[in-house]
Amino acid sequence: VDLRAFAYGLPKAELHLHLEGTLEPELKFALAARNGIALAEKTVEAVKATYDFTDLTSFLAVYYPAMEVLQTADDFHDLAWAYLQRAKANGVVHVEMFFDPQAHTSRGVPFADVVTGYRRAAVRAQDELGVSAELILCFLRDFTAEHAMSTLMEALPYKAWIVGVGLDSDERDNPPAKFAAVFARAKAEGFFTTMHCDIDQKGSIEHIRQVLEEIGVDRVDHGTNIVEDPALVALAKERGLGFTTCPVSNSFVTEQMKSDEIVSLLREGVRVTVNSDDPAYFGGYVADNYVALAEQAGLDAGDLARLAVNSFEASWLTPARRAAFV
Ligand code: ES4
Ligand code: ZN
Repeated sequence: VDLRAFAYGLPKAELHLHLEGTLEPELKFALAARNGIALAEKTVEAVKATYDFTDLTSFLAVYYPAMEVLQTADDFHDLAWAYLQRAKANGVVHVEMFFDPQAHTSRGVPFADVVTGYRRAAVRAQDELGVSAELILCFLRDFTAEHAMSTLMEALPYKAWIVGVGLDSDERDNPPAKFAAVFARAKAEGFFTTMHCDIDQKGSIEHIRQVLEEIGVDRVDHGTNIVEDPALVALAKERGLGFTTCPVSNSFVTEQMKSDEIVSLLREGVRVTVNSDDPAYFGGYVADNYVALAEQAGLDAGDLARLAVNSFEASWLTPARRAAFV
């Protein structure tokens, strides 16, 4: 079989996707024009030339300023709608999409505009593309726990539109435990929970331990360094805990795909999944991530099918809705 065609055609769920990370330069220009914003870079090529990341810090320094073009509910709708059409072309039938409200409310955009714009695109995806789409509210971990808590309170009226909460942005010196109270409250409110655990240094295993043993998350984003601790791997396997890995993103942010770790978890029977993270910045949507991992690690069609099955099993679909996919 042509593995690339197989990877694209494989029905899959995407579970680790930042909507703000789907802002392609072409849409950035269109939104800037619509909102009367002058951009420093004048061409798509010039924008892409700034995508010269070597680590998370250099990525985030490009990522957050780009969001200035997102101003109105229509802008958020258009961003998510463009992504959802690409997702469909990548075989995605269900997606749980992160959004970063604090990156917008902190520059004066109302929470309501962000969430209603995104929600409108999610509903439209079901109606027009047959793609099921849910939202995950991500807290910025380099902001205070108090700011996260007040953002959670702002989200409560929109609970029906938000399936879970996550934690992203700069992980250094911002451990999971900093947000223990916020996540306890989110769980009490009925949200599913996940957290990014990705720092590539001594200490990441401690963050993974915290999310498994102290926070009690329903999923872990990245988290591939868990392979350093076989007892934690055994615990994750026993719990059926999902891991949302992002090979192409890893190759930018950590300079390697972490394919050895991903494949080791796959072979051990841990519920590992493959996702795109910030596809507009890292240059690969989800099927491209399946292909990149397969090429790097020598995976076959059966392995890719297992990854796709894992993506539904690790999703937050209700059992009845999940049964429609696997
Ligand atoms: C992110 Cl690659 C990455 N890491 C942490 N936070 C993020 N938000 C968007 N992309
Ligand atoms: Zn991420």
